[in-house]
Amino acid sequence: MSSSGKGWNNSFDYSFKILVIGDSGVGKSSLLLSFISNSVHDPSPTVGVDFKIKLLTVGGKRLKLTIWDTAGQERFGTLTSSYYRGAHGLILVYDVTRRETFTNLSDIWPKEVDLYSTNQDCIRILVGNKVDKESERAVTREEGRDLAQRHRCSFLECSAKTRENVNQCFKELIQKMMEVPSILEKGSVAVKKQILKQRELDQPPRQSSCCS
Ligand SMILES: Nc1nc2c(ncn2[C@@H]2O[C@H](COP(=O)(O)OP(=O)(O)OP(=O)(O)O)[C@@H](O)[C@H]2O)c(=O)[nH]1
Ligand SMILES: [Mg+2]
Repeated sequence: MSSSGKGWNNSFDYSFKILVIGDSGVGKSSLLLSFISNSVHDPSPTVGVDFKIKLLTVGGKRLKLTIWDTAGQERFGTLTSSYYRGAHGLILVYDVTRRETFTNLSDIWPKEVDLYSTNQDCIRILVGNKVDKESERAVTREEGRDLAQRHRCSFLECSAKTRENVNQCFKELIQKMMEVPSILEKGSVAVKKQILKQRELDQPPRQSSCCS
């Protein structure tokens, strides 16, 4: 399901896993596609889950972002924990015109995130989408900001439709990830290679078999 292990070479310095989370219809896929367009795709859908790959350079470092997207209504039991496992960044999206999507983000998602996140220092950003529908707004900017403050994360409002602030959401998240040493270390390709090499050295040599 994940692309880890395959094609890891010297072409990038960090590999980060980012999840887009939020209720059905808030615009998670739209946000992701808007950010991803004009870039490398890896359309490998699994049941209820999809991911896209984006390569970019930030501060002279080459990054590989694997951004996971799931259907908001999917509650896929055993898959949920593997979806969260090892995530370095979370984008928590609600729809500024649908209050319940905001309430769910404040009530339900933090519990799930705490339950399943394996990186305690995982960076989060709260995103209020669909600001182009200003006349239908049901959640104020201040409420969004307050919730973000309570969870000590960044906050932005955007529109996947007009692309206002879309790149900014990802940029902000990436910048924060690059400021946290433990996240950098976990995402470092050099460190991962070292660990793999050490594992190989630690394993006893295999007996030759028909497949080797
Ligand atoms: N006006 C407006 N519509 C949007 C915006 N973002 C998404 N939409 C629309 O909202 C609907 C749902 O968008 P999706 O991106 O499929 O939402 P999702 O969160 O991925 O939904 P699930 O996959 O069901 O969880 C679509 O009809 C989009 O065109 C936005 O910023 N403004
Ligand atoms: Mg979607």
